[in-house]
Formats: sequence, structure tokens, C-alpha cells
Amino acid sequence: MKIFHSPLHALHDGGMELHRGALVPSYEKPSRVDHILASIARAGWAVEAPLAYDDAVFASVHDADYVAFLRGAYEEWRGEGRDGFMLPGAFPARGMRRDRVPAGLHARLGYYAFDAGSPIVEGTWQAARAAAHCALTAADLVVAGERSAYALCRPPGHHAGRGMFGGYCFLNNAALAAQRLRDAGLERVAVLDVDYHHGNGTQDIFWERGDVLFVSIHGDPNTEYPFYLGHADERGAGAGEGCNHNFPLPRGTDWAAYSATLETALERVVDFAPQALVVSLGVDIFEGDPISQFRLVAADFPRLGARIAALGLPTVLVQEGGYAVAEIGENVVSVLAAFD
Ligand code: 6XA
Ligand code: ZN
Repeated sequence: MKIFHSPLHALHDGGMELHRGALVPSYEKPSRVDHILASIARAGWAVEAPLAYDDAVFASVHDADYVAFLRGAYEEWRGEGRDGFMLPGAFPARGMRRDRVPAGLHARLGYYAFDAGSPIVEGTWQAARAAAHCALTAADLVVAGERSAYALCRPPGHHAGRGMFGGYCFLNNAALAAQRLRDAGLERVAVLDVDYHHGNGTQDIFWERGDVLFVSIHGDPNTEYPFYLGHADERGAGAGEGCNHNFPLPRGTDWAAYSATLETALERVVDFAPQALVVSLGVDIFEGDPISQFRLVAADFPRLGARIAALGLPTVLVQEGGYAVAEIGENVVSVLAAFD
């Protein structure tokens, strides 16, 4: 198993988030990676540094003004004499203007964000950039003929849209990997998102694309984050119509119900006949996850890995969520082992 990781992830630390109405230390913290690395070491796998890429590569799935904002946001914050973490407090909701980018820093912070749960600190851009490089490197390896590769991305990416951040995500690592595979000449690429939370950013990016399939199994957005996207009737538009498949499931879903839906989701992937697969691998579907409500147990993760690996597709696995820190490593490695 080829694994890519950058220690720069640790620069994204120290933020608080507004989580379901309470300001708490971010659940998305560096120790998640430490536990995954420890389990990877126990499995006997080597970890490699990602390749370097020019920032221009981000324009393949993100708006240029958004990337420029992320790159410079903290320096601007400092320029205003501030320190600590940045969180937006106001958003352009219904009836307000989204057609012009506001001038002031705090106005732009809310303009580009969709929640107050994704703190930006001094090292956020460097960490997000390094995570994206991991995903791109994993994609490049698969293009070069590797059967599978895993990008240990932190911060995660699947909530980040073309021009917005949220849900701990800034650059959409999975979307960058999928686009990289397309740019290398693969004609059809599928993204399978098994994180507990709907990958609204990935859906947003490929919504009108007929060449990238998006299939997601997740908690019902009526009660689960990100709330405002992820319903079954969202099917894509234009050339992408029929290339988006959402499978929202109720709180309390266990492997019996999950695996039945997984079979249907995998059928959609097979029907699309992709030349490669990107997996948004969130292990917050685990029963012990502190912010999620499915009931998969540790023994279910090898099953999940086996089912996805059985597709026999060249596969890029990209780390998304998972906050049961003590168990995150074992659960991730259980999925990866099926590809080894
Ligand atoms: C709100 C919960 C954010 C969920 C992030 C996640 N603070 N996404 O795990 O997959
Ligand atoms: Zn998640």
C-alpha cells in the first residue's frame, strides 16, 4: 500500500468550532493523524512524502478568488492586529447579496465560509496545501500504474466546494485527485464517499459533469451536517444529470442496513464503468464517533474495504473524517488492508 502524508498537517491546530450551538475545541485535531500513523506502522507499511505542486493546480476544481483568499487570509488577519483563530460570524443567507465579493476581511470570511465550524489558524493554508499534495501524489501514482494509493489528508476536503470552505475542509482533496485522474487521460472517474457526512463540496464541484460520478452514503441531512445538501433527489444537472447519487440513511444505521445500501451504491459505480475510483474515506461511520450516529463496529471496516476493493478498480483513497481518535487508526487500516 502506497501511503502519502505530510507532517505539515500539524500546523493546522488550536482552533475552536461552533458545533451544534456550542463553542468547543475542534474535533478535527492533529492527534487523529498520530493514531493513523501508529496503526500504519503496526501494519508494516511505509509512509512517503508527497510531491510538490504549483498552486495553479487548485484552479482545476476551485475558483481563483477563493484560493487567493485562503492563501492570504491569516496574514490579513494579522495585519488587522488580530491573533488566535479566525471564525466567521455572518453569512450571505437568503435575500442578501452573493454577486459581489465584499472588501473587508471579516465580510469575505463569511462570504467564503458556510459554517462557523472551520477555524483558520496561521498554518491552515500550509496544512491544507500539503494535504492536497498528498491526494494529487496518490492520484499520480495510480495513473502511473499503482493499483491503489492512500492519501492521509488532514485537514479533510469533501465539504470544500468550488468557492467555499466548511466542515473542517478548505481544499477538496478527493475532487483534486479525481480531476487529476481525468487530466491524465482517464475518461470516466467515480468518487465514492463513505464518510458519515454528505460530501457537499465534491457534489458541488462535479454537479454538471458527466465524466465524474459522485456516489455518497451518509447521515440524513434533515438532522445531520451539512444539513442543506445530500438528499436522494439531487441527481446532477446538464451533462451531469444522473451522475450524482445520494443515499441518506437514518441515525442508528448498522452494518446490516449500511451494507445493503453499499451494494446499491457500488452498482451505480459499476454501471458508470469508470477507469478509476476515488474513495472519500471517513471512518466517522464508527459507532464510537463523538459527532456521528451510525453504528458500524470495528469488524465492519474490513468488510467495507473488501467490498470496495472487489470492484477491482485503480483506487485513490483519501482520508476524510473520523473523530473517535483511539480507534481511528485501526478502522482506517482495516479498510486499507483490503487493497494491499
Ligand atoms: C460540524 C461537523 C463537521 C463534520 C465534519 C466531517 N462541526 N465531515 O466529519 O465529514
Ligand atoms: Zn464526516
